[in-house]
Amino acid sequence: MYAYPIYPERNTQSLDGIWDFSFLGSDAPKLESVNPKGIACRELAAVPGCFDAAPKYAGRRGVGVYRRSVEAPAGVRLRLRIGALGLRGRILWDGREIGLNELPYSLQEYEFDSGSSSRHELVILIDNRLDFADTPLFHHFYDFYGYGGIYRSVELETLPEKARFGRVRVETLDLSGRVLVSGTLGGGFAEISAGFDGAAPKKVDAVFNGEEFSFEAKVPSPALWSPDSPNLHLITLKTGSDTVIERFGLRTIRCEKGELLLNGQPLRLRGYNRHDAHPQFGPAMPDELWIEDLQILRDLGCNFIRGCHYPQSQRFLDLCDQLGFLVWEESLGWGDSVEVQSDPKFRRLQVEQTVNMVKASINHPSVILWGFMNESGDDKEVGASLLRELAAAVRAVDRSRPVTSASMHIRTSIALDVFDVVSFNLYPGWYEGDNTADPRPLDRIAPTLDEVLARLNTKELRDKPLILSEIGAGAIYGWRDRVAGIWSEEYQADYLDAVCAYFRRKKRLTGLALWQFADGRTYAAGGVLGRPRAFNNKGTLDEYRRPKLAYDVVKKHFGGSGK
Ligand code: ADA
Repeated sequence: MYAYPIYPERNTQSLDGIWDFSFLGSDAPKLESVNPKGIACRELAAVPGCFDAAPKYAGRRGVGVYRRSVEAPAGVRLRLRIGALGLRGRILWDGREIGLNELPYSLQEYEFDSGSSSRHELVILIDNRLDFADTPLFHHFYDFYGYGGIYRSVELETLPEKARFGRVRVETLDLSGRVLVSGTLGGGFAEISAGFDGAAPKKVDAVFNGEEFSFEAKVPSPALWSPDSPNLHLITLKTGSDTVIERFGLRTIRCEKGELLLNGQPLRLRGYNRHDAHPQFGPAMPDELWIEDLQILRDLGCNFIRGCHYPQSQRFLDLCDQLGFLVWEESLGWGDSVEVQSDPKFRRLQVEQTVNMVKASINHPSVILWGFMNESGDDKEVGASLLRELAAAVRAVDRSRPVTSASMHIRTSIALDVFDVVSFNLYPGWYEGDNTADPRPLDRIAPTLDEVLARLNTKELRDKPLILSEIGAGAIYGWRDRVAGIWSEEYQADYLDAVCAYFRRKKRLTGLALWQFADGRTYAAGGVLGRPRAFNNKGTLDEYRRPKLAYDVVKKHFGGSGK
């Protein structure tokens, strides 16, 4: 179950576990036309889980039917919470559609009436076929595998009849512990009381506009949140018969004179791009793997994770809050073409999923940057206009965190003014030229980065922090080579050595996110520099988290403690 928010007075049950399952294959009709009534589900599948990561249907595309029975009282209002699914889902409660989910990797909630009995049937239909009209957010060759399944936990909650809280946000106003508490209140206004860190809630003077309430408060014993001291606070709010407990951190994050300041102190971000990916589970990561990945990142000396390329699990962000990692969270998008970016449904869902992500993760102190549209067409007006729209939509919900997007057109982008932090992906000494014919491809790294930094040294951009948001080279685990040829662990180790040494020298760079943490399944593509094994092999660890030679090199630069 999710850690926060907690609604202690609601009856909440986890629906994770083994569900009945049936795979209808690739010829199944569109999800909207599937009638699950007569379909026998004689197989079993894990939730969370991906049917096409499991051996029987590995690599298959089509419709999967997940079904289970659920006990819930008759005549009550319920809320179903699905941490994430993909690529597309249709949800039915006692045969009645309660939701159509077109936002892969997004937390979604559905409210509905339980009906007249106490034993119910929940069906989730999942489609993993790549079809632009149906799944515009994940439709073609993205450089990570598009799995079918219920990626993250499922929960069912009985809602109180009268006044009930929606999400509550706690925003740090200053470092003395002053906070602004706001949220939505449904079902009629009742008095609100609040207490911090377990203290008994006391009545507060909240402003209420019919839908939202807000009030200012001071945390009685404030302790700031930072990577070195990841202190967390709790707030308990009560109204009528509903209570919510949210966890938050006191911290500020802002940009000033080319730097990123956490609680007023300049940051240097050392870290990795990390996918939720494992060959046996796809993106349905067991908790153990999250903890292990974070232990590895800590061992390497990282303080920063770019959660590429989709909204992160709330559970994972809870762990980052507790352990003191700094996270760039971004919505789903990957090198989408001008045609894709011109599509009205694509644009609408981009805004919807991005706002959804910001609202879901609003209280995580670990999240310090919002991102979207990885490697979009920011060199063309259609892409730039979408980036502007997304930045405005994010800022309308949250002005307390900077906004960025990883550009692959850093030399020709027409959208850098949109961002608070300028971020760019570059692969000098890898894609730029034919490495096999160049005796010294690594020598290109420093001059290429110098040239880009010089270009960004303009009046408009000088005051924006810069992040090198992707850079790296591929290595096949176990491929050792005395001449350090391409795809060898030696070449990758030398490459990351040069990149990290450059980053340590160049203080103008606020952050470095190496590409990438671990190898991940994708699709075979593109010649000598393509995707051998149909994996993106630029991980410092392989897909089973076995370290390559580069591991110790990065650890040396990032100051890994081994603790
Ligand atoms: C891109 C992209 C990554 C990955 C990487 C690579 O910049 O953002 O998802 O595909 O390049 O390995 O080339």
